[in-house]
Amino acid sequence: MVQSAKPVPPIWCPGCGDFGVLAAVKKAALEQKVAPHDLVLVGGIGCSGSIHNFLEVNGIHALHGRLLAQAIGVKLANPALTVIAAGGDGDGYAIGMGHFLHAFKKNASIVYLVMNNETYGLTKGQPSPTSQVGFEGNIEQPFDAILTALSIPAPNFIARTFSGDPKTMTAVLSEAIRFTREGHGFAFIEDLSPCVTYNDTYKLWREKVQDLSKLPGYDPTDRATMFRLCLEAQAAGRIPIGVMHRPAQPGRDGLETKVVGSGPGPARAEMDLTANAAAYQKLLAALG
Ligand SMILES: Cc1ncc(C[n+]2csc(CCOP(=O)(O)OP(=O)(O)O)c2C)c(N)n1
Ligand code: SF4
Ligand SMILES: [Mg+2]
Repeated sequence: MVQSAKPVPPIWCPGCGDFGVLAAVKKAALEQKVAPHDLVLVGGIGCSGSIHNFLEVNGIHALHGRLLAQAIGVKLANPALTVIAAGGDGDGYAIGMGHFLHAFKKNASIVYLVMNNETYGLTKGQPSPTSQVGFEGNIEQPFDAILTALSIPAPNFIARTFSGDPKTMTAVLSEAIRFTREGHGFAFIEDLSPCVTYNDTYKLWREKVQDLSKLPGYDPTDRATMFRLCLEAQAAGRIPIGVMHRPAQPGRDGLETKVVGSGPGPARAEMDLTANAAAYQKLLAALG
């Protein structure tokens, strides 16, 4: 159910990277002049997924790993809304992995913000799909969401940010919100958001992040270039951040335009019986 509720103070541990994301959401929404009643935040399950409780906007606490289905549903029901799905790396890349991959090809005009702390914070620090080898006994290679996103040939906006750099985070989120409000399609941002209690990576990530936009040859309209720059940064022991894909000629490519067209969407459809009587009679006649 969608409801407008009074925000409560964040329940996160002091210093949690998710505070940076909360601040960025507020600033970016203000920058893009999104009215609070037009913004819907769909939270996943996890520490990160409680973000919608801390802002006075419409919020849904989705099922674990199913926030994208619910966020896309909101957008198709009422394309005029600005929709941000926000959750963790466990929520999005473990139980939610199937929905995550399909969201790129569906290309609904929503923002998906993953707060990646390389652990399951809420359930007290178990390894997640992005955990490094050796973290809490993890023996699996970490999953890379940006390389995966770049491999799906859809006109999406793709970026990675760092909670330790709130200015860039806000600028990128602001661009992502604008991208979706203009109906261009899916905007994915993975924010590196340290869990100071179970996996405090602030110092390490501050040393390792590398803003690809500062490199010669940086071209986020060209997937092959960005794939190569990411791999090279990783081979040099760095973590690539920045806008990774931005369509050269963004069109009105969002799923909602293909499904709903230019109309208001089912949530705001005319339900008046008189106005719909002719269509109703036609339907009855067709049923025999
Ligand atoms: C169906 C289901 N399976 C498992 C859980 C237990 N659970 C709650 S949160 C969570 C993972 C949280 O990790 P992440 O999405 O990375 O969020 P974080 O707390 O790190 O922000 C899990 C496995 C659950 N609530 N529901
Ligand atoms: S446990 Fe980790 S992810 Fe959860 S609120 Fe605390 S610092 Fe943040
Ligand atoms: Mg996590």
